[in-house]
Formats: sequence, structure tokens, C-alpha cells
Amino acid sequence: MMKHFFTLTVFLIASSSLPCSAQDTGFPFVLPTEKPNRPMSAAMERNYSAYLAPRPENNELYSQFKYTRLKGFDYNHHDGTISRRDPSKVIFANGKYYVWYTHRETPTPPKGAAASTDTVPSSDWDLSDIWYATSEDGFTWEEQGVAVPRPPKPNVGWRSVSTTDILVWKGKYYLYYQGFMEASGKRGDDCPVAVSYADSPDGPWTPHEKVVIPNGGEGEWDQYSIHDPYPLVYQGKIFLYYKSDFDGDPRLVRMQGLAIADNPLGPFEKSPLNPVINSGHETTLFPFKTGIAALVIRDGNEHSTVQYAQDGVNFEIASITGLMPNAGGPFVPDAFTDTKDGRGITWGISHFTNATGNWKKNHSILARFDCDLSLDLHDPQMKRTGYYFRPDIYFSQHLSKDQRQRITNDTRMLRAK
Ligand code: AAL
Repeated sequence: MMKHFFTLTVFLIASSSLPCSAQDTGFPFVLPTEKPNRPMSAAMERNYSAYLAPRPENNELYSQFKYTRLKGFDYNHHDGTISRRDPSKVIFANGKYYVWYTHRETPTPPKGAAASTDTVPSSDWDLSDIWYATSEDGFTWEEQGVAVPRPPKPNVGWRSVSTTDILVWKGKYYLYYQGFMEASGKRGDDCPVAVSYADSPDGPWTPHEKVVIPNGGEGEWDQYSIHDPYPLVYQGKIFLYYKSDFDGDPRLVRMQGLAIADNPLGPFEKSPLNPVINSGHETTLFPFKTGIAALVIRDGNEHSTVQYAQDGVNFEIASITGLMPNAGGPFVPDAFTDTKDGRGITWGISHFTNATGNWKKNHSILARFDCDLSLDLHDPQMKRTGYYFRPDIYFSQHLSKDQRQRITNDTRMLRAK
């Protein structure tokens, strides 16, 4: 008898401590648009605290991505001798769109560091120059030719200039790019960042001939590579995000850092909080509301996410998505306006590496991506969460021989018990 009285007492005390709403019913059938006043699990707390909306279709920083083949670029029948990759952000000037990118045109496809020569590339971005193209509609492009050629030895980038991005600052144009002083892969994908400038997006471009974003000090995360320079204008300064590969081959870790300057030619001061993004590969960012948003792709714990930093430094996951653009160079109308009301993005140019799936003809192609990461667009077709892939796509991601052998051994051990 006492046991039942005790249980009833505990239940009444416990019940009385719950808000009255939770006493009566379970979680409501109609998903509340605002955080409900009731005890919730960690997952439901997160659903209301971590994302801009409790469901993805209303989350301005969630989107699917759609891809379109571009017209106007010739790839020598995809034999690996011409490659275009790592596009810049897209800008609109003189009544048309502009994009800059790594252009490799070599007698052979890449052959690796050991076999590389003055004419044989080690990697897909070795022995490259920065070219550019223009477009009336963002789908059909007209290649204009070289913007920044490799400079003569010993200037920074004499071996290869690649992976560029554009900054427009006080009416002048600046192209930041990786400057290789040896064939990529000789020691690692090691390079600093250099810059050239012009009065017009059509050039002529003047090289600054100094390293503008230096490698880190010995033993520091970015001691060897400063990749994917990505400048935005934010808080009245140049916020240049970049990626570095560290922890050493073949277990490379890729994270993203930030360097800030008042002048496009530097000095740039690296954030003491670097790395500021703990995952990702190439850098793709844009002003959003009062902060900065980032597409975080491919590598690291938080790959396949869109992230947001209210201060441009401390990034949090804003959504989880898929099939993200590799090396995305979005069209960001307010990339350089020092906006306090970033409107987001709806399209850009990205790349596909090893475009034919044949490493012996390795080369990359540019492509267009579209999305709805914009406060000024509401496209429900971009806000779906499901993708349909035919079964053969799944079967193409098959077990390796070692995995099959491990499974065979496991079954054999089970049978032997
Ligand atoms: C890209 C970028 C940088 C690297 C190589 C070419 O995805 O991260 O540019 O150096 O790969």
C-alpha cells in the first residue's frame, strides 16, 4: 500500500513541475512555427535554435542545387590537354557577366610530380594561367583569353597561377590567385597567394609581384598552402577567406581561414581564431543579412552544410544539404558593397574535376549551378530535401575487394562458432 502511495506522490510532484501545456498532450500534430513552451528533446531544441526555420523549405539558408552544362568552351574532345576549373565569383559589368578561372592547355594530361617537366603538368592546375570569359545570360560564354599569365622566373607564380578570385574595391579590380614556385605535388600542393590589379575587368592586369597572403609560420596549420583566396567587403574591410591543407599527406585535413586588410595589396592580418571553418574544400561565401554565409563542401566533420557567421568569423551550421557545387564561384551582387543586409545568392559557376571519369585524360570543366539561398527568391523546387537517384547510381558506389573479403571472413567466423 505504502509503495503505491509513494509512486502516486512522486507522479503528482513530477506532473505539477511540468508546464500545464505538457501535462495534457504530446507534441502537437501541426509543427509549431515558433519554439513551443514545453520540455523538448535535444533534437527538438536544436530544430528551433540551430536553423532559420523549423522546416527546410522555410529555411533561407537551405537549398538544393541544380546544374547546367555551359556553352562556349572547347575541351579538345576531352583528351585532358585543356582544363578549366576553380572559377572566381561572377561579376556583372559593362552589361555582361564576367568570370575568371584556372586555364591549363598542355601537350599532355597531368602525369604526376615525378614525371612532370617544363611542359608536362604534374596536376590538373599545374602550368596554368588565369583566363576569363564573358556572358550575356550566364549559360553561353565567350572566352576572352588570358587575364593573368604565368610571370617569368623567379616571380611568384612562375610555375603556375591558379584558383583565382575577384575583388572590386574603390573602382579598381583585383585578382587574387595561388602562385606556385614548383610543380604542385613535388612536396605538397604548396603555394602562397599573389595579386594583380586593373582599372577594367578586361585588364590589362599588373602583377603586384609580392606574396600578399603568406604561408603560416613553421608548424602552423597553414605553413604550406594558402588556397582558394576569396575576398569579400565586410565591416568596411577586405575579408579574404582561404583554405589550407594540413596534417600532411595522405591524411590531409582541409579547413578555412580568414585574413583581413584595409588595402587590397595588404598587409593582411590573419584571424587569431583561424581556422574559422572546420571543414570544406574550396571557399564559397557571400554576405547574408548582417553576417557571412558559407558553402562548406566535401571534407571534414561538417561537409555538406551551409554555415553562417553573424560576425563573419564564428560560423555555425545553418542547414545540411547535398550535391553542393565544387569550387563554387557565385554571382554575388552585394559582394563588394559592404552591405549590412546581405541578400544571398541564386546562381554561379562551379567545376567538375576528372570530367570524363578517365584519370588518364584528367581535366576539369566549368558548369553553372542554381539554387535558392536568397532572401529575394522563394523557389519551392529548390527547397525539396529528397533526391531521386536511379539504383545504378547507388550500385556504382560498390564495396571494395577488401570490404568483401572482410565480410566473407566475418561470416566464416560466425559459421565456425
Ligand atoms: C582546388 C583548390 C586549389 C588546390 C587545387 C587547385 O580544389 O583547392 O586549387 O590547390 O584544388
